[in-house]
Amino acid sequence: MEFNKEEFEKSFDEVFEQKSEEINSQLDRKILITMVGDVNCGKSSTINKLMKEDIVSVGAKPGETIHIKEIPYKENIIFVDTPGLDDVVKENTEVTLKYYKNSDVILFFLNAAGTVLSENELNNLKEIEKVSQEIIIVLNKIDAADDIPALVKYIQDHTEYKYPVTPISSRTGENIIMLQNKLLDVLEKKSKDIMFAMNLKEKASIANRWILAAGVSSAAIGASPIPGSDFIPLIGVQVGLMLKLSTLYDKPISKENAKELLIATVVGNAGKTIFRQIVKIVPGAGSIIGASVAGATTVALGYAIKYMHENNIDLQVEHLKPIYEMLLKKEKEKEKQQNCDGDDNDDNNITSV
Ligand SMILES: Nc1nc2c(ncn2[C@@H]2O[C@H](COP(=O)(O)OP(=O)(O)O)[C@@H](O)[C@H]2O)c(=O)[nH]1
Ligand SMILES: [Mg+2]
Repeated sequence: MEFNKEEFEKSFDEVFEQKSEEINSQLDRKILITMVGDVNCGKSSTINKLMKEDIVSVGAKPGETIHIKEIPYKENIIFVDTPGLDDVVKENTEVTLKYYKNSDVILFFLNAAGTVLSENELNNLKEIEKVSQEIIIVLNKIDAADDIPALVKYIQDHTEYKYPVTPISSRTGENIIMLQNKLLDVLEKKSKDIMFAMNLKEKASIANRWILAAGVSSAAIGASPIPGSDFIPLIGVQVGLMLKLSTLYDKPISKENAKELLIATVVGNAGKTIFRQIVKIVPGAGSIIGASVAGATTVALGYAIKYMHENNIDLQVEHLKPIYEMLLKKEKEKEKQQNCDGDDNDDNNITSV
């Protein structure tokens, strides 16, 4: 199958419009993140650490313990500070439950330096899980406690491993990225992760996550046994990644710019062979070549764009191309290394049999 430029451009335009729309529709949504936990367990500190901004005041204020408080952040993110259910004056219980129900994610705080998962806390959790399962258990203040793995295990055992448990310290910042990732996991299922990610200051780890996920998708597409079936989906993944990274770093990319970049990298020069491999001219071997090449090109493209955004370099072909090519070479070497390692293992297996 020959690479057809017109066909590429037509597919590209369609995919670009579709992915842009998907992302734009995400940006209009509202995110509700509800925090629950005893006074002083570090809810406010955690939000400040996560967003790298002093959004909430730390330390209890009179009245805070019995009232639900909405803390709006930018236009579309609302953090909700709630006391535990049994601390709520009776008539507020309904209101509190409604918040839990409408939340995109509930951060259930435990204090590692106190009684972890007291009867009170366990009862609270049981009430909450009746209305929502989108719960992340946040074990805070790990800097002030010993044997954290044992505490985590204790929590998991008593909650039947239903929810992710993230041990953090909102004082030292330890594992805040883990919490960030867990939050993004939940929000991704609801197509709300991009807008949240945009508002986070720690962008590099988010970019890596998206790049690697797109690489895996591309490899899966490349491994498809149907010749030619991977062309458009692969463009879809790569364009989607470009748009997401540009949104993350708040550096909008035009359709023409994105197209030009894709032609100069994945499709152009090297691309001729790549697309030939991807459409699987070689039966049998085609699937393997297709998978690794498709994955490597996407990952290299993603890292190249990330690098440019982080260093404030304009996304111009002449700047992107050398970075892309260097990264692609690296990806391919990594791939080769992995394949060699795999062979070694096979040999070992054979000898051991
Ligand atoms: N040692 C330690 N102290 C913390 C940590 N997080 C918060 N604190 C302290 O705990 C107190 C209560 O924190 P705050 O965020 O206001 O808790 P909230 O009532 O749940 O919102 C403050 O004195 C914080 O400095 C932590 O990770 N480690
Ligand atoms: Mg607070």
